[in-house]
Amino acid sequence: MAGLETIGTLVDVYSTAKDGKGILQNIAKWFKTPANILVVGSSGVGKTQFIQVLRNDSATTNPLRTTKPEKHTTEIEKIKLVLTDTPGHEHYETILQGTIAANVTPNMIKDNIFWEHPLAGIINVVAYGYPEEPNINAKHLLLQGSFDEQLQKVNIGFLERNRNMELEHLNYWLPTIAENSSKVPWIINLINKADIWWDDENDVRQYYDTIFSEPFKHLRKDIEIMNIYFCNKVQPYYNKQRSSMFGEQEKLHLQENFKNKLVSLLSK
Ligand SMILES: Nc1nc2c(ncn2[C@@H]2O[C@H](COP(=O)(O)OP(=O)(O)OP(=O)(O)O)[C@@H](O)[C@H]2O)c(=O)[nH]1
Ligand SMILES: [Mg+2]
Repeated sequence: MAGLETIGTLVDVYSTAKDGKGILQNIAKWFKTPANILVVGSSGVGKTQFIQVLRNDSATTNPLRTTKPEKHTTEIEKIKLVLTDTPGHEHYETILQGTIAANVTPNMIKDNIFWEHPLAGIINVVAYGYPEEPNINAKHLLLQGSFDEQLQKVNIGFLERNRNMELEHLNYWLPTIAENSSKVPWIINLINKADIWWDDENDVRQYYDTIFSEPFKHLRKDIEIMNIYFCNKVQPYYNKQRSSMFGEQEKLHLQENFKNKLVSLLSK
């Protein structure tokens, strides 16, 4: 059966190539070891859902909180990917640190998982502080005053605190990467939940270009670090669509843009 599958895939590789060079490139990609990508970021930023989107799984259900590393395989333009989802909640800090260490030291057995491939890169998901669900205080506040007034109040301390958690989360993995920086070709800061912050794009860009970029300055200069906007799904926030300028089309556009960037990084 495995033989038939192999022939099937090779036929597929052949038929998607438009010219001779394309055929060779596709075959080369097919034989290459999978690109091992680590997906990190604080709890609720959308890591698990992001992996679902890349695997073309349904992004309509809300994933459960991740409590241990989980590997998922997929393919983008014939490039095989192994995406390792990690737990973002601080409760699982030790597990996350073990996963990071195992990935920068491949061929080591850790937690019964054999980490066989060197790291292709790291995707650090952030969401400008937007949480996985409104907290109790926020819900309570929304019972009084107009929606916008209350949302404003909620946003001040609440989003700032969540943004600080995104920054603190860097402490769990960035020092290990700094010590092993020759093993990490690139880091993408994937700025997710664009459907929520789209109207504040200038603030978002400035924040990730300045305050959030500080801790990355200690890394080797030739690690490529990119900030890329993303959206897993367009979803009302506190029962309200956040931006009239952002819909399904914009979401698909950001997803396409990200995939193109990833393919170009992995084809180097
Ligand atoms: N509005 C909006 N919500 C999103 C988006 N991506 C994810 N979410 C929601 O955010 C919540 C958390 O998503 P997860 O993928 O579970 O988050 P996680 O980073 O894996 O969290 P942990 O497993 O705790 O580390 C879910 O309810 C998602 O539906 C997005 O692009 N826009
Ligand atoms: Mg998760």
